[in-house]
Amino acid sequence: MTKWWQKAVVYQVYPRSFQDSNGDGIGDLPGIIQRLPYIKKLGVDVIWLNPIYKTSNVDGGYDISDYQAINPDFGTMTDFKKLLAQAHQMGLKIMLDLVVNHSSSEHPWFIESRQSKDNPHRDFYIWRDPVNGHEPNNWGSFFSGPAWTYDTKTQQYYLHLFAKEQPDLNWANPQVRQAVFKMMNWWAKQGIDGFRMDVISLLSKPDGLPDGPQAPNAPYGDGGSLVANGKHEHEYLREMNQQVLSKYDWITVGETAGVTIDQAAKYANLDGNELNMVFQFEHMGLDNNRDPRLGKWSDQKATLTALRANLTKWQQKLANRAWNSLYWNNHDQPRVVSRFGNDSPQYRVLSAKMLATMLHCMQGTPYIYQGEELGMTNTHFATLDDVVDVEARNAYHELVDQEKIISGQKLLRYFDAKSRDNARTPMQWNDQKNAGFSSGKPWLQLNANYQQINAAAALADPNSIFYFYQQLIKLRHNLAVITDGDFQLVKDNDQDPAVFAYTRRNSDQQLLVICNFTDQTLERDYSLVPEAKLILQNYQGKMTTSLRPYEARVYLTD
Ligand code: ISL
Ligand code: CA
Repeated sequence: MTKWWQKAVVYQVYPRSFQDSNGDGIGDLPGIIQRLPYIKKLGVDVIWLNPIYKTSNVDGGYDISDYQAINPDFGTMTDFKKLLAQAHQMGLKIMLDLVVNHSSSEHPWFIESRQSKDNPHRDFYIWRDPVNGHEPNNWGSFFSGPAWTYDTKTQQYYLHLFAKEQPDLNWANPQVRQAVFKMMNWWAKQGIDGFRMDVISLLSKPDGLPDGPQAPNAPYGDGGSLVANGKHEHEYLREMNQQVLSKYDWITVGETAGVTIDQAAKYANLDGNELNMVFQFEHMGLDNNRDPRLGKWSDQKATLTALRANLTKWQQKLANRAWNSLYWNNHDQPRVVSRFGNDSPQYRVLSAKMLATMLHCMQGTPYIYQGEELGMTNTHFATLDDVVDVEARNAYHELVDQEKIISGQKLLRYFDAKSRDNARTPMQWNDQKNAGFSSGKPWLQLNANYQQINAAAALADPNSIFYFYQQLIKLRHNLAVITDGDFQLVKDNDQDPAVFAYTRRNSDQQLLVICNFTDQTLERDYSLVPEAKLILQNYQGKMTTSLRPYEARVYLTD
């Protein structure tokens, strides 16, 4: 039986960058309330809010110092309750971000923990003695530098897979798990509709914390690959499911870096004893640098052949076992139209619609990141001063200043392609001052193109990307085959370097989806049956037999 969240579409809001209501340059909860009609108009079912909790804001709110308090930059608990009530009234659900692999170093648990080795909160975190005067193992942090920081007070190191202000919680300690579950049940009482779970695949650390594999000339080893999907991971999630999730009709999605198909089939198994679905990252790594020391930092383009092979694998291998989530974008990823499409004025709109078509006709729950429905593009970082994000700034420090692996100019060009700030530039509402985001100076520089690309322009243009997404969402709500149909590539399409063509089929309907990923006009013959109706296309006017640049078509046979 189809679950409600299998037919739902989620809209992701990054509160800091969505809408400022009081002129301090920071988006906030009253701002989101103002914009609920806009989100409703798009037609989505659920809003996922990035962290809204009290934070030192070292990592965009992913360093939480109080899980049950609202970040004062964003408003108050009263504002949150108002947002929740108004959203519910409009038929929109609200999903919050759950960040419990780590807390902020300013969380009272950590402040206690670092006081003494016998503090009752000591084992809430992961402390180890130095080994030969050094870190306990070779792990590097995901945000550069070592994954360990020495604390002089108790002369031990604590583990942080992310920034040093984000100490990892010790999930092996049952008290930690109980505290987290209690907090989750408290949010349930407030009436929320689910959680997106941050790096949830990293909870269970390997016994003995052994060194990770280390690339030649790399400063640190890779602990992430040892930590991901650890020994007790599923035990912890099943416990969470029993104590919290099973009690509510929620939507839950685990952010699971390093997840394989077989692992995903456990996290998101259809029995429902863990999570509803996961975010997998394989298609987000296809344009990584060939030099492992540079990782994501590159201006490589993924080939269509690699992208298609990957997405096809996830469609087919998870079918009838677990549930996919579908996304091109989030607050950690560059803008899809710049990354997999073509953001030139000539092709931006066409290619954004094509990419949307390809993703939204697949099986899974689609996620739309704010501004994606406008075709917002990557931005430009002229100097390091323009870069705010901790991941990019730390990478610059390590790769340019310390290790001298790459020049500053070159890395800035890679930031243009991949920095997380690309996703975080303020939402472009109109062509007025600060794009209608704020009456004050925005916390992060606007993208220079807001006068052309903005919501007001999109809403005034019946052929805009916005209305195209609206149509795709309606299609999903109305056509069962998008939720329950099987997925097949069109014959020989796996070899096609330029076109992605697939079918979705259930017992009474068939969809044929054809997407040209290039700026060329192409000849293809998909032997359409005469009954096939063209139900969606991204060009207006007369059909041609050839496929035009970035053309997308959806045919239905029933
Ligand atoms: O951003 C990434 C790639 O550039 C990822 O490696 C990312 O750090 C990883 O997917 C985990 O992301 C999540 O946890 C981080 C936080 O910074 C991200 O914003 C969040 O989505 C630590 O909490
Ligand atoms: Ca504000």
